[in-house]
Amino acid sequence: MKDSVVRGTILICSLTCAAAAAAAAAVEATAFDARSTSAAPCGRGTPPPGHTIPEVRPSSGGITLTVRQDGDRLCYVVNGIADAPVIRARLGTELTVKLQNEITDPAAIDAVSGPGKLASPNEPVPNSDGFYPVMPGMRHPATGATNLHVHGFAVPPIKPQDDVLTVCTDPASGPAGCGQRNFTYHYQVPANMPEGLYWYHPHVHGEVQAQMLMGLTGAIIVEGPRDDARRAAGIEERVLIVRQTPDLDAGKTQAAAMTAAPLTTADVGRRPGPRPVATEIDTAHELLCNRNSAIDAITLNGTPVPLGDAPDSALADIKIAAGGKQLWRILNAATDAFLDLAITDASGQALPFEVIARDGSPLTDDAGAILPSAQTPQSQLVPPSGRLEILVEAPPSGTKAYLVTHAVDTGCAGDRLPERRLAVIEASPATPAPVATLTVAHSKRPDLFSGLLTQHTDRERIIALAEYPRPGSADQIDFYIVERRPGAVLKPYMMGDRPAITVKAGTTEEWIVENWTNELHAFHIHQVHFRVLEVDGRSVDIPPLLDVVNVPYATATGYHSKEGPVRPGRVRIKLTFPPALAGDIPFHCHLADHEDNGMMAVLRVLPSRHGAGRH
Ligand SMILES: [Cu+2]
Repeated sequence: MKDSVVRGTILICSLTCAAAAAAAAAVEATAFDARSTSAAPCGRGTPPPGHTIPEVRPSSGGITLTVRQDGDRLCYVVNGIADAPVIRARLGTELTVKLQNEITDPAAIDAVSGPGKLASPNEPVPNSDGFYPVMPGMRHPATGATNLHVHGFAVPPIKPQDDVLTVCTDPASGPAGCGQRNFTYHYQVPANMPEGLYWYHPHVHGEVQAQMLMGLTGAIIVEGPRDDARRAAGIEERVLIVRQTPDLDAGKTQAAAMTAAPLTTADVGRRPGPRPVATEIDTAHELLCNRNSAIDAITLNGTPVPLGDAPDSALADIKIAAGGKQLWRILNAATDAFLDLAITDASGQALPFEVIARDGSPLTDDAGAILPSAQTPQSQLVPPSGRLEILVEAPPSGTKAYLVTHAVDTGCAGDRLPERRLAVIEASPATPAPVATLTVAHSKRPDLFSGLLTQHTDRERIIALAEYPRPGSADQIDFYIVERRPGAVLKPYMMGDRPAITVKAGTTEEWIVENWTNELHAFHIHQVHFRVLEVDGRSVDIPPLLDVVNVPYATATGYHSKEGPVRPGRVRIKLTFPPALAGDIPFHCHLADHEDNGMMAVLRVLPSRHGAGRH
């Protein structure tokens, strides 16, 4: 619905942008009011461009996040305001959040959930000798249960901390098997967790995408000494949250998009006698090019982002004191939209900015020393759930600059992501505060993941991503993440499934994540950050410390290629599992639809028996 409003704007704008501005003004006429009332549980209207999200700094008593519903909207309400606040927490302290579920209509969540209304399992993918068997999946009906994941937090996956596998809360409409209407999380934020931008969202498997699209996402800033130093130096900051709203993808049938081989239920390729052990991924039945994929509808701090050459009046107008700079903390809370962020001048020329952190982790070397400041005009790819923290300078007085997201090639089966302007930037005449030297901000400060690159690698694994469409009356795509080992089986994740991988606490591993599909995926693992060593076989000069990484799509190489007909996209990551984070750790694609429909698994980290890991 919102998508068609945006499309209308492009058409008008191609005739005259003045008309679009008038349309934008008309939209603003529904005054924005974030107060949650019984008549308007999630407030009224959409915020005007340039909206600043409220912030809370919970005291030791914590805060209550109440999940409320108004038709096809869900919202986090804090202190009567339905505008998911930026939560500020401090390294080395406890963050207490009581989650209260007041969802009234799970059917509305179901309507926003992915395509298909399966009453019986999907047709099987034909199994051939040598290929891992593929188990069909079932769609999970939405229940209205919700819970809270603190994305990126290096806290244990055990209640009352970041346990998304056993903790949930029942909706007001009736029990959903959680046994409670609220739950109080007590997160012990480690003193040596990387400081920066994190975020919160629900993680009830099967309805993550719908609940996020309907409004359940928010930012968390974990502050430490480097923030103190920046604040002392007079650097102002802004939090910019990109969210995704339901568009033509939601609830649509995939029939037109699917071009898989015709199904036979016969066991294609089976010959008499013992079958060879499966060692290969079936690429013949992967989802092919998707002619129908919609353009993802996104918002910035709650305001819809127009397509095309939107007038400046439709954009957030960000002022930076002339000669000064600001810290921008940018969260990609979209369910599947990738961003490719850059600053440009009015003619589209790239302007330099300084990247200081990614995924809540300041750009440091393996010893914890801040990397030399890198002014770059290069655009920065931010996958769904990724964060980018940048220092932006004021443009010269009298000129305008823009925050843009460039078009992203998500592969021929991915959603279309055209270039869009997100905000206009101007210098304000105010005199900036004198900028002190950022000595603390630049000092060496090892964190929980420092020294990772020098640790011995105990084991290497290959983790494969695959997706198969299932033609039929209730079309559906099943998504898979599987460790490749002889005899492996591809099975969509279902709640309660056994851990796919078990390791001892204190071990260090390298994982090659392979993408066998025709679209980008975003690999994420809870609890730990990892360093990215290689992308498509090329080593990365300075391996970044991330909690989500883009995995390039597969490329066709031809049947006579020595690599086989398809070359998967690949990233190699190095990760370690500290004893303090032992427990059942989910890993999954952060395109929420993919996660909901099976591209998720669990890693069990066994506590070290003698309390002696390598950490
Ligand atoms: Cu994915």
